[in-house]
Formats: sequence, structure tokens, C-alpha cells
Amino acid sequence: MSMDPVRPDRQKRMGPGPRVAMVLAAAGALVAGAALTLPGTASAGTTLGASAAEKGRYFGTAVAANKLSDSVYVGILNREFNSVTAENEMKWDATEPSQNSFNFSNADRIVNHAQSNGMRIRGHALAWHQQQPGWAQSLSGTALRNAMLNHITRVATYYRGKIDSWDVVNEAFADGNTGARRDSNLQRTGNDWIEAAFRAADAADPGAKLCYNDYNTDGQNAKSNAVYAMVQDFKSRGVPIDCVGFQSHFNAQSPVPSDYQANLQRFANLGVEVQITELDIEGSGTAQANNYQRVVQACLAVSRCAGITVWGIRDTDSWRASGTPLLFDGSGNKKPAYTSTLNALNAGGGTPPPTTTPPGNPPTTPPTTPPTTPPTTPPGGAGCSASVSLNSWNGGFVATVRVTAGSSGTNGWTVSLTLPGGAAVTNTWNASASGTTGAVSFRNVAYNGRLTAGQSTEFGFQGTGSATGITPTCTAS
Ligand code: 9MR
Repeated sequence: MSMDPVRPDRQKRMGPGPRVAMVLAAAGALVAGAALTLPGTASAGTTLGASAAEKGRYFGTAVAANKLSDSVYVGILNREFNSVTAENEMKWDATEPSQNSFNFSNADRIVNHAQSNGMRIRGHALAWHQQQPGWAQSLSGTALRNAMLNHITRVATYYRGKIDSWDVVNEAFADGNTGARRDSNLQRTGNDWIEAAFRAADAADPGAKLCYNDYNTDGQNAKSNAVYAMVQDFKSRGVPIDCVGFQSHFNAQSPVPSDYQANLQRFANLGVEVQITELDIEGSGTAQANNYQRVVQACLAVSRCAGITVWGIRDTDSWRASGTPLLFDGSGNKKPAYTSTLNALNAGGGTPPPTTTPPGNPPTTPPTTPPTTPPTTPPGGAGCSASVSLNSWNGGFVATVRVTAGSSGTNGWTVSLTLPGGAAVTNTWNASASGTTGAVSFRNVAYNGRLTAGQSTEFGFQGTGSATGITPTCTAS
């Protein structure tokens, strides 16, 4: 397989991540009289987090805010884990229960707990077809696209600087052999919804790693091939993506695939980090322990595998508790799977992740140049008009522009406007933008240039600053 050239990694913040944790773990090991070890060599960490940190990785868990008052739960959380994912509290229905009205109280409880205990935070999830609030479920088209972008912008802005990695888009591909996108209200807003989501997240929190997260993509199959093609396309076009999350929910029907490590590696070879984001493996005893060991070994063998998150602490905390898929039993006792996981982390032997950031970060915004072939349009056309509606908040806006053809219809159109000082376009859909500040223009894309007399189409753009007072003018061709 020949490798396409890939863009280098985008520079991201170093949170309370592996290197900080490694120092703490090493200090703890010295106090305990244990030998100080280097990544990639055998070691004897005594907790999941410390042992993972010695290998330059994190070990995390999904956390439910309403369990933070359970002392057994919190005791294990604080002792064993150095990363958390909000199990439900950062989802759209939880954070924006009514449109443009945000509630971060439960998510904040998890964030505050993580921060005061030096844990990193995985944000989950900005755009997903499930757990949408009712008002979003009833939207479609441009209204839904704008609502999604506004949601992403507001949530990622609120947590800017605190999130190590965001699951920007979750579960957007269909199961089975089609390799197609999953049909959903978000997908029906246009195939570019995923890249629009990533661009919005990047504009809101440029320091967070931006992940695509899915299940049944853990081995090579039609679904993971489709995700692979998308990531490859994003990397080649400069769409901001930093990581791919492999949920890794396993059971008898969906066992750990034999090519699990190879699949992680092929994604890593595209120039993205890989993360195991929701690990749970149904079963018990030695069989379950062996499966956990395999997953840990696979991550340690892939240098760009940044860490592992299990989807809950005790079996009784699991979304599928009857399958006893986690590392602690209902009383909080360590299971054989815990021991095999810890031993696999300590045995290590894999490749440590790179400790330096490669030079030369690509631009975080997509190129705004229009297609290289000039549009061929016949002369004439009796004009067009444009009107704008703004959805603004403190520090940002989404503009929806309606283009209406005059009496001759259009073969193409360009909308020009001047942004006030301090405002900048960060993201555009259904049009191709030229310029980001001051005088900017938006040209039709292939599918919406031709309008019959009186017909309308809409495009949109998102920006930082204020766009109050902008007046679009339309030129037809
Ligand atoms: O564990 C979560 C459970 O509490 C929720 O009821 C469920 C609702 O969809 O979501 C569970 O978490 C899911 C995660 O957000 C995305 N991947 C699949 C997880 C298990 O369903």
C-alpha cells in the first residue's frame, strides 16, 4: 500500500497529560522505592493511570455526574484514572435543552472534578444523531445546520482551554457493507456537515484535539474503510481533524477483531492520533482478562495511540451492566480484567508516542480560494438580490443569506458584503468564500448557481466578532 503524503500534526495543547503525569508517577515510584523506568520498558506502576502515564498514555473512564457523590466510585476514579469523559452530560440534549439556552451545570461538575484532580478531559460529543434535544430533532435543512454550528461554537467556546480532545462528530457512518453515511437529520443538511462541524469546533477551540468517533470501526471493514477515506480526504484538503476514536464495545457477537492493532495503525499512518474511547468487553474471568490485555497491547504497539478510556468504572455503572463488561465488580473490587490490563500496561514494550511536535503546522482554516477552473457563464442575466438573517451571540454569529434570482434567472451568482472591523469568517457552507475580513464575497458552488426567475437558494457562513449591519449585494452571471 503506498502512502499518500500527509499533512503534519496540528499543534495542540499539552494538558495534564502523559508527560506531567509521568513525572508525578515517577515521583510516586521513587517515594515507594520502585525503580524509575522509561517509556517502552517494563515497569511496575500500581494504578491504571500511573502505569499508562509511564508509557506516555492516559487511562480514562466515562463518568456520570450523579455518581460523584458515591464515595466508592470517586475513590476508584481518583486512584486509578487520569482522564474522564462525560458519559451523557456534554451531549446536545443536556447542554442546549432549548434553542440558544445553554446549561452546563452537570458537565461542569465533571470538568471541575477532573481539573481539581489533574485529569484530562475528553469532550463527548458535539454533533450526533442521538440524544438531540426535541427542538433540534424537529429542525431540518439550513435551520438545523445553523443550529448545529451554533451549538458546536457555543459549547466548544465555553470549554475552550479545558478539553484535551473533542468528539466533534459521533457515529456518522452506517453499519453494514455499504460504506455509506448514516441517514440522519444532520446528514440530510448536506454531505459537508461533518467538515463544517470540524471547522466550527476548530474556530471555537483551536487548542483541542478534534476527533471523529465511531463503533464497529475497530477492525478493517466497509464502515472503517469509509471513515478512513473521509480522514484521508480531510487531511489532504486541510479540514481540521486530529484524531479518530475507536469506541471498542465488544461482546460475543462483536469480539476484539484480529486486525485491531493493524486497523489502529493504518489510521495512525494517515497522520492522526488514535484513541480507544469507550472500551468495554462483555464476559468474565480469564477470557475477558485476555481480551482486555489484547486491547492494551494493541494501543501500546501503535505510537500514535494516545490512550484508552473504559466506558464506566464498575460493572454496575455500565450501560450494559448485565454483560459485566468493566474492570471493577459492583462492589468496586478489581476483576481479573483489571489485573491483566495493569500488567499489560506495565509490561509495555510498545512504542512510546512522539514527544516533540513536528514543525510546520498547516493552517487551521481551509483554503478559501475558489475552484481553479473559472466558471463558464454566458453573458447577461437580469440580476439577483440577497438578504441576510443573523443569529448572533457575544463574540460570534451565524449568517444565513438568501439569494433570489431576478427576471432572467442566474447561471451563477456572487454575493459581496463588508464585515465590520474585528469580524472574521471562520466557516462557510453552500458557497465558496473569498476573503475572511473586511470586503468578502461568496460565490455559488456547483449545485446552486443556476436559479430560474424568482427562485431562491440559501448559503451560510459563521464568524467571530459581530456582523451587525452587514448589507449583502448580489451579482448574477
Ligand atoms: O452510556 C451512555 C448511556 O448512559 C446513554 O443512555 C446512551 C444514550 O444513547 O449513550 C451511552 O453512551 C453511548 C455513547 O455516548 C456513544 N457510543 C455508544 C455509547 C453506548 O450506547
